[in-house]
Amino acid sequence: MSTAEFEKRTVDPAAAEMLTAAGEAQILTSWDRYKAQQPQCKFGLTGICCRICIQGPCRIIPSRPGQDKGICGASAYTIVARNLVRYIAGGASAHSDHGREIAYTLLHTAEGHAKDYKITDGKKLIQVAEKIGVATEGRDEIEIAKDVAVKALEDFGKYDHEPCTWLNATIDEERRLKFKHTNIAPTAIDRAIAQLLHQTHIGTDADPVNIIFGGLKAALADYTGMSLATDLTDVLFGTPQPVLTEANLGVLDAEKVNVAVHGHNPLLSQMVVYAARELEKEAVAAGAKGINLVGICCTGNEVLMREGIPTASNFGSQELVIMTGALDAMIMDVQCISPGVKDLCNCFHTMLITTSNISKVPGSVHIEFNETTAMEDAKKIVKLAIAQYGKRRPERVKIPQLKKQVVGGFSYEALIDLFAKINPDSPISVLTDAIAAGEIKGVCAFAGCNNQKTIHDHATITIAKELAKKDVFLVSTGCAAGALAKAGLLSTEGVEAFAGPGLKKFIKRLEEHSGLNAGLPLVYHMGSCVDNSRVARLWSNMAKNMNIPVPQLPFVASAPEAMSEKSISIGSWVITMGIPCHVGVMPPLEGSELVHGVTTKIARDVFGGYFIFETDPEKAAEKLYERIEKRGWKLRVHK
Ligand code: XCC
Repeated sequence: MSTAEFEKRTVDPAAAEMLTAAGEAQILTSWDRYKAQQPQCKFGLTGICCRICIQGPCRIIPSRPGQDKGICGASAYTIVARNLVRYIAGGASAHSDHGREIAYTLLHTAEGHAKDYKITDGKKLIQVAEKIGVATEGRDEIEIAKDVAVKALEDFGKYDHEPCTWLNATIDEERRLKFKHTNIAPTAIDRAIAQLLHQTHIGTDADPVNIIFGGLKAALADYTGMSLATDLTDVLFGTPQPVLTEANLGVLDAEKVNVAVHGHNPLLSQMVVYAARELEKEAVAAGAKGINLVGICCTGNEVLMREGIPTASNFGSQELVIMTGALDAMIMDVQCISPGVKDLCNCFHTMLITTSNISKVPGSVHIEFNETTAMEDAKKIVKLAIAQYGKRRPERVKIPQLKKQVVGGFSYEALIDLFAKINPDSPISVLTDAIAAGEIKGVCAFAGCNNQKTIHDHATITIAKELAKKDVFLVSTGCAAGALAKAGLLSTEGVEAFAGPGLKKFIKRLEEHSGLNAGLPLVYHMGSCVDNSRVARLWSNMAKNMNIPVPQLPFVASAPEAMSEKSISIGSWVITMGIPCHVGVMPPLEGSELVHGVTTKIARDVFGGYFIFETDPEKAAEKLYERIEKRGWKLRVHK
């Protein structure tokens, strides 16, 4: 592909530069592979290819008698619904298994078997314990931590009929009843996922609406898993506070050992941060000026939020970090690591190091990461990266000199602290009062990935700019935050350039009181994918403060470049909570009008939240704003 072609497929200038270099060197990336896959199968694209049993695949042609159903007699609506909810099962299993590992580590820390970990945020531990009903009075941190970890692990396999603890403790009475009446409150995370696989097995459930409700139960299991993941990660590593850092490929340093952490689970990446600090001298002895740690995807977001580690790329441009020729090692844990990175590593000196026994790539180096030997393992890995530095070929190093300032680290607590500087008695009122007064119109939360079906980063940035102009307060997580970071929207410069008058006034007012040297950004980075639980906390407390149910709140969500199964599970629980959720890529459900209607219309009647599928970012911004306006207007009228 030519440079001009690449420029049509990404709005990230650093990515375009690297893609051109890859093109010239005839190195294939996901950009080329996407093109090679065209045209994609229409049956698959619309969700009417059934591969659930091995009589199939069955492809549905509604107009052709005999082929309007699968061999077993499953209709298009059954097939579309089953395919869709199986994504949710995949997403929920990924998020919750991540949460389970964190819970085990907290338990083992409390039991003294994971000596490299400690309780970093005791205050958060107490808050979490109180939230889930663990006694705190007169008990020491270790005892409390143990009980909290056990409660978290119980949420995976509890056998009573009560909803999962973390779900129950974080929703209001109105939602509790709603979930009870619709029978979608999971009683155990693993059960909800296993049951969904059972429900969608050949010959179990053929009713599309029932299947979708089964999917929503798994989606709430996803929510449960990520809520406990966020809470317990904060306990172990600290609750994020505002930090100043940078984003894009320009964060790589030609004079240092460059190490990228990639994936999701901070149990390892956080240890790599500590190990890298301790091994600076070894890097210097190897001839480098030190160690430069960078992040990719959500493990990158985790260490950005807590340690200010810069972000090199989001999902879409992960291969291009290697294309700079300056990356000495890529350390991967789990999820969203394209196996294609290994092909790039083969063209350069970059060592790909896998660390999880469920996440390996043929040809890479595997160093099994173990919580009992965490620091030792992390050091071993960093030492491999240092050794790799000597193999770098300086003539092949080409780092695009492009990066933007990022002010990140806005956990729910950090946002509340910020608001408390203005109103210590009722911090959240700072946000809700500004909405009630019409100074800002509402809130939009960006989440989700990159998807080759869209122009890399374009939709996320476009929608954010459009909504900022219209005075919508913006928060973000995941690779959407990566896109916004690289475009300078997580910076103070972003406020000047894109905020509408009301939003600018609001942010400036926060800034005056904040006491932060860095100033405040246009969009507030709330963390990784699992940290969408922080976003849910924000809307729950806004609704509580305004004394309205969540479905009346002028709060919307957008996943402009959704890609993974996890993005589908997140979007699904977001709508059950009463939040309209835009998705900028059409998921495979157009093969059934009924299923499409359930997700966009029936969901609204039942839950107040629903999907808005819109692939045009300008139109999506309009639709999101219209939802915000309508809800905000009602609030102001009734004030
Ligand atoms: Fe993965 Fe979390 Fe998506 Fe990025 S955003 S591509 S899921 S890394 Ni959550």
